This record gives sequence, structure tokens and C-alpha cells, in this order.
Amino acid sequence: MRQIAPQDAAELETLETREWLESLDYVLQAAGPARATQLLRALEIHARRRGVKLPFTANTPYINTIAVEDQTPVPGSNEIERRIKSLIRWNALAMVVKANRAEDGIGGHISTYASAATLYEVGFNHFFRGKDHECGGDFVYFQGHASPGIYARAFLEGRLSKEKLENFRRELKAGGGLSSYPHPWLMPEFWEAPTVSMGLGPIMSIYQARFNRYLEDRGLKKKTDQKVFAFLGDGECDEPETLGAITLAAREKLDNLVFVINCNLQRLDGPVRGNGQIIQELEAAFRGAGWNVIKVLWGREWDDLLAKDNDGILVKRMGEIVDGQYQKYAVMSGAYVRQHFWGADPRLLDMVKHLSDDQLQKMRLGGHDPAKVYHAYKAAVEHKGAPTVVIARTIKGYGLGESGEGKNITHQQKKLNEEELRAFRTRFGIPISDDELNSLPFYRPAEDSPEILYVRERRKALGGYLPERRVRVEPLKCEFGDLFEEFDKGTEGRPVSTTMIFVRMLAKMLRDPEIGRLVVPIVPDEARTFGMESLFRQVGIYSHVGQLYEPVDIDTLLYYKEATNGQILEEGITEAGSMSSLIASGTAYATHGINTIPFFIYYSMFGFQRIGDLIWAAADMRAKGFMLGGTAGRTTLAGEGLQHQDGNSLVTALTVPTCQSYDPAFGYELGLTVMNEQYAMPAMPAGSREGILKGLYKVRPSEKDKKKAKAQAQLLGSGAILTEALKAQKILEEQYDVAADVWSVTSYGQLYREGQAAERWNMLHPAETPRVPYVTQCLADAPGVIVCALDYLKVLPNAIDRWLPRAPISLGTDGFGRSENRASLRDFFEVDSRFIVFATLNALLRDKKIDAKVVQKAMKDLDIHPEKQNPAIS
Ligand SMILES: Cc1ncc(C[n+]2csc(CCOP(=O)(O)OP(=O)(O)O)c2C)c(N)n1
Ligand SMILES: [Mg+2]
Repeated sequence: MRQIAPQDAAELETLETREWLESLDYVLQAAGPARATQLLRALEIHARRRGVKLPFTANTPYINTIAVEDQTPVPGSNEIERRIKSLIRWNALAMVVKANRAEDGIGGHISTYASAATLYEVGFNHFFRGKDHECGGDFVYFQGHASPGIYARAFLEGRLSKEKLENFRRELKAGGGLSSYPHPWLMPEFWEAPTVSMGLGPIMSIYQARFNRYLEDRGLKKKTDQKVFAFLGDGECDEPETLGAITLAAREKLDNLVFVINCNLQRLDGPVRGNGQIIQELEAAFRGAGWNVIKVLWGREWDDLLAKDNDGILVKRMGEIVDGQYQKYAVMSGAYVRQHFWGADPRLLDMVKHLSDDQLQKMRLGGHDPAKVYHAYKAAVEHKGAPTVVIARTIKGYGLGESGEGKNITHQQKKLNEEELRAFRTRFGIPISDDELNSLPFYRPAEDSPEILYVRERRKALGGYLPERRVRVEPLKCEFGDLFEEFDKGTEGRPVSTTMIFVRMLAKMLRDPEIGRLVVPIVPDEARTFGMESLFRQVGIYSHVGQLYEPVDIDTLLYYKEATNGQILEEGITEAGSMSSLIASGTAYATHGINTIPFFIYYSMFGFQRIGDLIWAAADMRAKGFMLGGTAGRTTLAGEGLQHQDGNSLVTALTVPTCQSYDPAFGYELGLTVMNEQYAMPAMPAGSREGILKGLYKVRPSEKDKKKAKAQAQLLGSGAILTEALKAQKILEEQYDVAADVWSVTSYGQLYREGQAAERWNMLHPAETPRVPYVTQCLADAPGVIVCALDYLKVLPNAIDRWLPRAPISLGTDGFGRSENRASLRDFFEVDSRFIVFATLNALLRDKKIDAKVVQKAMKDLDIHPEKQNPAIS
């Protein structure tokens, strides 16, 4: 047989390819894209059957998702919008440069907003709806480091004064300033969501979108097309929180959610993926998770070239360049780009021979082209059935030219010299003269200028300015009648755990006609651990689609009931997601004007320890709600060992200024943590309510006559260790003739804060009668030695010891836990009744109230070994 010459083979292949493509074109023309998809799918199945191994890819080519043919005219005035954007660019830059001239090292970022300006401005002019809109307003999570641009826009809108801008990052100056990043705590009428801790914005936005649905499905809010937009950085996508919940968004079909990823290919130190392509990586991840992905990579200048790219060589070339190289093209001349990008193939060079080097260099990327961005957003908000991510390519530090555009140092660029300022001013046509330039004036055109009129008109049409935080409802009144009365009475000897009591309280609250429907129980796959499964049936587990299956336990009383109007947010194993739900619910008083009351119950150790930064964000956001660390206490949770036993959270909780933390021992004390140890719950001693809230009250005074006893002591117990203190009280009385009072410390944190406040007041009011800390008031006249015992770190009692009449001995659980039973753990950590007795005797010896021999004998009797290993370091 005659061999086909290689060039003939190549020609044949080219011909064959063309025929196939022409056939497809014909189908497209005659029957449209749906039919083309059908055919391609059939072809794929056929090929697979014939053993063709198609390589897997979740990617589409490295081009825009929206075809030029699908673009419609963009409303509004492109020219005025460009001028507005330029002014915002200038003011944002001036704000940061000015701040750093006035105060070296005050910081701020120019390059993030410079890259994202078009992404935001298209949103502000056409998409984001304010609070007066009938939908209630969209939620926008701004990239934290882009805040200068958001402030600069608010300045044009007339919402922020020049003085405020001048005091960027100087909130403490007279007249106030602007916080570095979005902090609702610091600017409660402006910012809604803190985003600067990378990854938190994205995960919070997903749960916010889901919570909005939840409120609608439960009839607490009317159904609207309200959206949640989250802007994030490409570098930020490496945080596990960023992508960690994207499957939830797709599963829940959150088409009210739009992510916009600003892919400037850079993070702080350098390229996000120098040797790869972050855009393709993200596309695959989001498509794989079920999102609608819209890539906006190339500006309109590329349209003609791509239209002529019949053989796909340009698309292929675009897809083979790694990000580090793309970054290089951004900083190099047109000649360099011609040689290195287009020069790879003579046919490519031919395509651009009509363009000058300058034109080549100025070909915009998609994220800098308002029309491309507009179409992406339009498609995103119109998409049904899935969340959308807009992946937009930009240049970091866009417009900064020599002073930072696309450079690795650009993230931290905060100073520009006069020449650089002039270049920026000229490039964006800012009407500021050379003479004025160096004083960096903010520029705001006259009130009746086309720019200001346009800004105002657009925002009015879209329902008002944003960001705006607006509290729309009065706080709930704490009038619960006799709802909690039964818990004050105790259990009449019946042993129960505080966790069981909490579940009962929750069940009661859920049934309450006033607050019942506002309660939002949130649980990360631990409902059975805490005995909450009865609630599944009682109020249902929320699912947008209801229950599409017959649950395996349908014939039991407590079956696993999912329902569209279900009330429980059963989040699965995600504390970060659950906390995001708590935040969404705990801020609904502001975001929706609905006072929902979240109760997030979780495995204590996986709360403050694992998701502390989200808790911090919740505080910044002024979230209100209850967190309950179940199975709390280092020695109370038997068997689980080092990873699970929590002796830490109350210490960490103290670091969160708005968090009031409690370590309740009894049903009537319930607060932050709850335990699984069961014991009889006593009735609330009369008059102790105030002390419980403040952190300290006397539970059981000594039954002995103090004057007749050999010595006196005050035992301070907390949580489950309070029962050990009560046991120790008895032993001390019966065996050592020591009269001991027992106190319950429900919150060292509250005692500490109150003491600090008193001390501070005294310092600032030297001539007035000093205030006495509450803990001192309680214990000043209490006789005898003081011993504190708790299931948390000793640092908690030590934090208040200077307000005690005498230095205490603290017994706590510093160190790693063990898989053991309760008794062994309490022996190991030296917090059981024996050690409380022993510590008391030691303190009495120190005070010369008893003889050393008594202590030595006690040591034997109590079976305490002097060379016992130190739990704090073993
Ligand atoms: C959790 C966390 N880690 C680190 C930082 C510090 N940081 C601030 S911005 C930044 C780089 C951001 O890069 P990218 O997400 O790509 O945003 P860009 O500025 O490029 O748009 C880093 C590391 C932070 N803010 N939060
Ligand atoms: Mg980036």
C-alpha cells in the first residue's frame, strides 16, 4: 500500500477538521446551541463506547464565557461612568498617599482597588440595590483591602466629608476618621460585613444567602430577588474557608448569590500561581461544585482578533501562558509582548501586524472593560438554579504605571513621588493642576456637575447608597414571664446534666408563642450528642426542597424530618459554616429587621479553639446570639481525650470584648457552656439571680459554727467542679473541723471585666471614693483561706486574685487531656474534692492555722503522691 506523504496527511487532517467544524456551524445555524450540545454529548458517548479515552477537564478555553453575539447594549453613559471611576481612583489613591505622608507607616492599600475599580463601579451604577429598594437591598461583601475605593465613592456621593477622608486610618482624631477596613463595630452605620480576614467574607456570604432563603421559606420574610454579592481576591481563594462551603451553595441552588473573584494573578508577595493558571484552577473547582462560572478575561479590543481566530491558534496560545508570564506581559512594552506572546507563531504575528506596539500594550483585560463586566453581572443575576461566580482578570495596581502596575511590590505601595502622581493624574484626566498636585487634594466636582448628578440618579434608581448598615428593628424585650421558672426550682434530686436542661429550655422557647418562631437552633452534626434529636421531629430540619425521601426511621417517634419550613439549621460537620449561620441570624435585626435568636450548640473544643476568627468577626458585626459549648470542661467529658476536652474556651472567650462567657454548674445558671455530667439540680437560692449574672454568688454556707471551728475557708467552684467543692466542704467540716463556705463562680470573665472597670474608674477619679470591685464586695469579709477550683485554666482565677482579700490557691486543668474516666481525670489534673481539701489544708498551714503534721497525714489519707506527674506539662 502506498504511504501517504506526511504533508498530505497534515493537509487531510486540516481538511477533516474543517469539515467537522463546518458541520457544527451548520447545526448551530439551523437548530441552535441546544441541538449542538446534544450532538456533542452523543458524540462523546459514542467515542467512549468505542474506547476513546477522553481526557477529563472541568475547564473551558481561556476566553470569555459570554460570546460577543450575546452582548446587548449597555445602558447609561459609558463616558460619565469612566470619569466618575477616574475620580474615585484618584481620591482613593490620594487618601492612602496622604495618610502615609502625614503618618509614616499608617498603611493602606492602593493597588487592590486600582485593579477592582471597574468591577465595583459597574455594580454601583447598575446592579447593587440599596436598602430602600423593594427587595430590601442587596448584601455586598467588599474586599477588605479595597476600602479606600469604597470610601472615595461615598465621598463623591456626599456621604463622607473631606475631613473623614483625611483621617483615613485615624479614627481617634477629632471629628473621627475612617477605619482601615470594613468594621461594623467602628462604623456601625456604614459597613455591614467585616471581610479583611481572608476567607471569612466568602464563607459568611454563602451562609448569608442561605439564611435569606431560610427566612423566606419559613415565612419570616417575603420572597424577593435580593442578592448577595461577595468580592474576593484570587490569593484569598487559598484560604480553606473561601472554597470550603461552595458545594453547599450549589446544593442549595443559591441563585441569590454571586461571587466576583478579582483575578489580578497576584497576592501580597508575588504571583498567586506563577507556574500555573489560577483562573483555570478556580473555574474547575467551581464548575465541579456545580456553580455557574462566567469568565471575563479579555476586553473588547480582543473581540476582532478572536473572531478571526478560525484555527484556534490564538485561543490555544492564550491557554498555554502561565500566570507569572502573563504578569510579565502586563509590565512590559508592546514590543516585548509582540515578540514573546504573538511571536510564538507567524500566523499570530500576522493577526496583529496592523496594531502598533502601543496599541498592543493597551489591549484591555476583561475586568477593566465595563461592558464585559456588565454582561457578566447581568448573566449572573439572571441565572436560575445555581450560584454564579464571575472570574474577572485584572491587573494589580492598574493605572499606577511605573510606580507599581503589575509589580510584585505593588500590594504595599503607599507612596508616590510627584512625577508618578502627575502620570496618574494625566492618565485618568483628573482636573488638578501641576501646582496643586503635590498637596494631593481630594477632588469632588460641583453638586450640579454631570458626574455628581449621574451618581445620585443611579443610586436613587437602585434604592439608595451602599454600603449602609441600618438597624431596622427595636431589640426584643426580655420579658419571658414564667418561661424559665421551672429551671429555678431544681430537679428534686433527679440527676440531669446542664446540657439536658438546655435542650429542655430550647424546646420550651421553640414552643413559646412570642419568641418561638424567632429561635434558630444551629448544630454541626452533634444534635444526638446533646440529646436534641427530639427537636428534629418537633420543629423539623430546614431544607429548601423539603424531604425527597422516606426517612429510614419514619416509624419512630423522633424521625429525621426535613422540611421546607424546618427550623433547625443542621449544618453537617462544619463549625465554620455553623458560626456563619449564627452570624447571619444574629445580625438579622440589622440586615432584615428581624430579631432572630440563634443558639449554636457545638462540641466545646471545636468552638473558640477552631473558629475563633469567625467569632471575632461576629463581634465586629455586632451579632447577637448564644453559643453553647457542649461537653465542656477538661475533666467532665470522660473518655474522649486530648483533642476533645476543653479547658480553654473560657480563656479565649475573654478575649472577645462583646462575649459574656459563663461556666454554669446548675440548671438555673445556664449560659455559655454546658456539660454532660449528670447530677441533681438544686433550686436557685433566694436572691442569687444578680450574683449569677455578675459571676459569683454563695451556694452553700458552712453548716458549722464558724467561731467554734478550728479554721475557716472559702471554696470557689465552677461548672462541674462545683460539685467537687461541695464534696470537699463536707470532708473539711467532718474530718478537719474547718468551716467552709462554697461559692459558685459562674463567670471569672465577668468578674475580671467588672474589676478592671472599677480599677480604671478609680485611676481616672483619684479624688473620689474608690469603687469596690464586685468580687471584693462579696469576699472582703469572708473569713479564712480561699481555694478556687475549675475545669479550665488556672489563669482565670489568677486574673481576679488581686481583688480577693487573700491570695487564693488555684486548681485548674492546664495541660493536655487524657482518654479517661472522670474520677481519674480529676485526680490527674488535681481538681477533685481530695485536692480541694488538700489545697485548703495547705493554705491553712501557710497561715499557721494548722500543723504540718495534719497536712502530711491528710496527704496519706487522701492518697496524694508528692512525685505525681505534673499535668500541665505531661
Ligand atoms: C487571614 C489573613 N491572612 C493574611 C492576611 C494579610 N493579607 C492581606 S491582603 C493579602 C493579599 C491579598 O491577595 P488577594 O486575595 O489576591 O487580593 P488582591 O489584593 O490581590 O486583590 C494578604 C496576605 C489577611 N488579611 N488575612
Ligand atoms: Mg490578587
